[in-house]
Amino acid sequence: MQKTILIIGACGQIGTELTIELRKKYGSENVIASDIREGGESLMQSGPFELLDATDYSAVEDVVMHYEIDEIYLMAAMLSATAEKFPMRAWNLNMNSLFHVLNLAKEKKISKVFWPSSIAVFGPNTPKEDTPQNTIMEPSTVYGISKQSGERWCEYYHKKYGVDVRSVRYPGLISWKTMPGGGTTDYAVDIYHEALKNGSYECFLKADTQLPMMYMDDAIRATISLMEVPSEKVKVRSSYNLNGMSFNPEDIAESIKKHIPDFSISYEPDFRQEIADSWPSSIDDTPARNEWGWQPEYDLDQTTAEMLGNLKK
Ligand code: AKB
Repeated sequence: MQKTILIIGACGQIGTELTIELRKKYGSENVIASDIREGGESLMQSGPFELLDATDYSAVEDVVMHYEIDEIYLMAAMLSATAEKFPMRAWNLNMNSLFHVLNLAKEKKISKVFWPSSIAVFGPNTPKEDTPQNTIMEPSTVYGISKQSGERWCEYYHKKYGVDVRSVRYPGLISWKTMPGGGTTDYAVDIYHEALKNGSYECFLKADTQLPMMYMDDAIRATISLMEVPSEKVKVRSSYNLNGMSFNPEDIAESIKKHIPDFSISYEPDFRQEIADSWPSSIDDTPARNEWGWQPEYDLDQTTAEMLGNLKK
């Protein structure tokens, strides 16, 4: 069936690759990219683009009405490390943009919403290993608080107003097309760039800080699959746990050394260590696997080969 999709935050790390993939699938003219700033050439030239502030309800509504949008992927957000520096700005962006999109769906101006949550919804009192779908959630970061609140609102809008909203809790995402910005897991992208440029990396997390991570191709596949399954299969309307792999900075350095034997890593933990320490080290994603068939494909060594191979080109 023909549909029109709006991606808000299309120039970010996930938005860029999501836009490219959705344009391949649904046709460039049917996928409207939007962001508060302009993005890379491949994104700007491959289909319609709108400059759009996600916190401006009328502006979002205008774009929705103009293009007769059916589905919105709301990818605009302030991530964990930046949000600690600008708590009120983070809350404003992360929450108001979500309300705007949920309200458009409540008013039947759009029919489906994707909104990303994060492993940041978990906190220091959450079981760290194989963190289950339903468990203690006491996030200790501004970003985590906004994502947990967002999850509650998504479920509320689904139950009260029948809004078809779908979500996954992304782990740290590793990609080579667009740099991440302002996250705690960003080291796992920076390290590949620095390995190729300088042969060394100074890591802002300790050597044994194990976190859940995922290669971007898996994340995009998960996102689009969840959006495509029939509504009755989507039992979780807050957000699904999603597992890819788990590793620490020492593991990724060892994986890089298989390609660059002289590579060296040093450790200079900063304020992001406390954020990372509050998050799970691995994730149990049984409901995502059972309900809509989620299965990751990339492990750490495959990710390293993809990252170094593509960044070298
Ligand atoms: C961050 O580090 O803030 C993000 C996330 C885990 O949601 N990558």
